[in-house]
Amino acid sequence: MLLHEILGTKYPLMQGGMAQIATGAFAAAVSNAGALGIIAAGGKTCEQLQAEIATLRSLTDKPFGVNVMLLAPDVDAIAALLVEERVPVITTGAGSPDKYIPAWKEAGSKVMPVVPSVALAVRMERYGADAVIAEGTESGGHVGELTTMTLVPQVVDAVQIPVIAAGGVASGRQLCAAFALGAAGVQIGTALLVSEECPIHENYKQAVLAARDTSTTVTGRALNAPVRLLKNKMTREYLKLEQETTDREAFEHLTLGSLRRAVFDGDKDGGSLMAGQVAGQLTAIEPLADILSRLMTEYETARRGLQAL
Ligand code: TUI
Repeated sequence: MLLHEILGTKYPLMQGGMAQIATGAFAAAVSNAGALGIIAAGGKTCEQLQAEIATLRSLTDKPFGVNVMLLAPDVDAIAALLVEERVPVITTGAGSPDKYIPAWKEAGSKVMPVVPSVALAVRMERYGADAVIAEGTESGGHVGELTTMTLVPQVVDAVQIPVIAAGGVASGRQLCAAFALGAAGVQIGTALLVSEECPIHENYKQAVLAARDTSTTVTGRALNAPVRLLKNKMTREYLKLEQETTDREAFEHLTLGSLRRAVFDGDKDGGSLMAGQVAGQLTAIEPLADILSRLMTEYETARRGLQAL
């Protein structure tokens, strides 16, 4: 079963979580453009998240989701709020949502955890997940070790539930490749950063457009908190510090609020400009509807090209 049949969306595409970026208004715009829009709970209080869900519901009657960042300090309260709100889809990131799954399922939500490994995918299936999102290290933000090319087929072979591919997809050729690997659909993040509707600072969008294939790096490996983002002054200092110390406080001093500085202040030097390796492919700021429909037409072209082989 393909993702649009599971979700009731126009396209077999869903939006990535994107903490501090994916507001109710943005997620509603994604849902209205034909993919599954997702509100990022990461960095929000329960009250703020509830307000974002209300905003989304006022802007669309299409299905949507909420992404739960499992490292957040108030994750128990966020998880409980989602039971109350009865959101159609819940995705999770940066951890294992085992203990929340029964209550979410009971509330009628479809639960789709992001997994970086076969082991976690198998565990999520056992706990009752409706699908898993197999996210390769090409992605922006918090990342695992395996690539999309190696992770997706291994997860597909290990579970019966649908597998959504994430990481490294920003064109129809890559979408076609994800289907070839056995995915039921694809999660898109970085390609949506350069949409007209994306509420990040203009400097952040321009930095993504200026990126080349080698413009991202991964910080935080030493702390077991790897994050992919665009190289800048902050990442250079961070990686230098990683050679010298594993003192958590030194890093926290450097990264504290740095995602907010990128998203809201457009701080190109000191901000965390989270982005995936596809950043080098992106060349223009466009409406969401155009980005998504082009992906699908490119996909059809790629598929027909393969049939001619
Ligand atoms: O969650 C993400 N990407 C994110 S979260 C985020 S917010 C943030 N802000 C500041 C610093 C750090 C993060 C930005 N980007 N992607 C989903 C994802 N989850 N990728 C990898 C994983 C993952 C890793 C380990 C999921 C589960 C996991 O399990 C370990 C375990 O408990 O077995």
